[in-house]
Amino acid sequence: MSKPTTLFESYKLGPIALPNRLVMAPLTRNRAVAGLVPSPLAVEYYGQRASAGLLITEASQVSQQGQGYQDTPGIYSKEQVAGWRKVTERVHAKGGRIFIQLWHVGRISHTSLQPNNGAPVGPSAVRAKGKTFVNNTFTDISEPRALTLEELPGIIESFKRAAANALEAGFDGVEIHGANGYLLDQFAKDGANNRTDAYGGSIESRARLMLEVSQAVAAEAGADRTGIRISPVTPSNDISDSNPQALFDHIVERLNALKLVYIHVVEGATGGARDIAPFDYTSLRQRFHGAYIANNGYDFDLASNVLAANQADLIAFGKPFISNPDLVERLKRGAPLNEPDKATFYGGSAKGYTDYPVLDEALDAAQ
Ligand code: 8OZ
Repeated sequence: MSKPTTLFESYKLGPIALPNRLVMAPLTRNRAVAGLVPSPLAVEYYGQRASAGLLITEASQVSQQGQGYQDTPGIYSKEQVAGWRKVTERVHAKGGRIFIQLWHVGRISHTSLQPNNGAPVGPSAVRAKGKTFVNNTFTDISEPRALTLEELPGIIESFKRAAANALEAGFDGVEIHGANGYLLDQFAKDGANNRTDAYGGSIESRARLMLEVSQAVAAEAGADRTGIRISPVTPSNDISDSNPQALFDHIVERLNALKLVYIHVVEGATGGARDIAPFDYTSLRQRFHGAYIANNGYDFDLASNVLAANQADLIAFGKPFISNPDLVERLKRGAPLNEPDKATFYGGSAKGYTDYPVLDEALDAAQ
């Protein structure tokens, strides 16, 4: 390998020693089985990827109301906790570390997934343009209703219970999903939040729910085992904000005060252009004294450069981890990567999930 890199150096993430700086990003795979329990195949899938410095699971809804797509796993029932326990046991047996991503989709849902086929909930009755995948078809996102002020403690409580469940399932920590136009991002951004109460209007008020959830989850899991994912400028799920820099400078200052262990920042459009809108990520880096996980379109060179410039502590890789269970080893050796197959990203079974090959062992032996 030609280029010097610190990608394979250890890092102390709160109380947890990571053997390298590679994080497996949360990746929705829509393969949960009956009861929205993680599939037995998920045990294999996460276990295969245990050499990552840290694994973050696919987004997992904290309640039925928090679900927006078919076959995504939950972390609110006993059966789901038992299913996740098998995943954490396998990952730990393989020497890995794993956080679960706690998710509430807010308005990005469909009535057919909601309790009593009711309307999905959001900060305001503003419908997102777009589709969700339910009943094996892409379907328009439903018209949401605005959550009442009285319902918000219940939302916070659902995240707190999910964090308790995560610990019971053996996770090393939790990541709050504050990104990609889902509930907490909807409250934070003025493209989706028209409220006039304590949770709408000013930046402080719109940030309130994300920060209250963060505080409650950190109280349950420990701040040193609680991270959060944010995406200041992504247009995902029809989300927008008129002043993302001021909004996220404020949010990150407050997350720093809560002493969360990391912020996981999607730089640019999630899964797309890194330069979709101007944004100063170093401003977040300066405001937050815990770990900065950088994400979006990283490869070996960009990851190495960003680590060398001390612009991040850890780098999250998404698609490369789908197709390369041994991504750490491949990057270490400068070996070629398997290309991911988009057709098997969402739904299905072992194909495109647990069947990506590791480096040929015969080849290794010859080296
Ligand atoms: C892809 C498909 C469905 C959901 C996200 C949880 O963007 C997701 C997601 C990604 O954060």
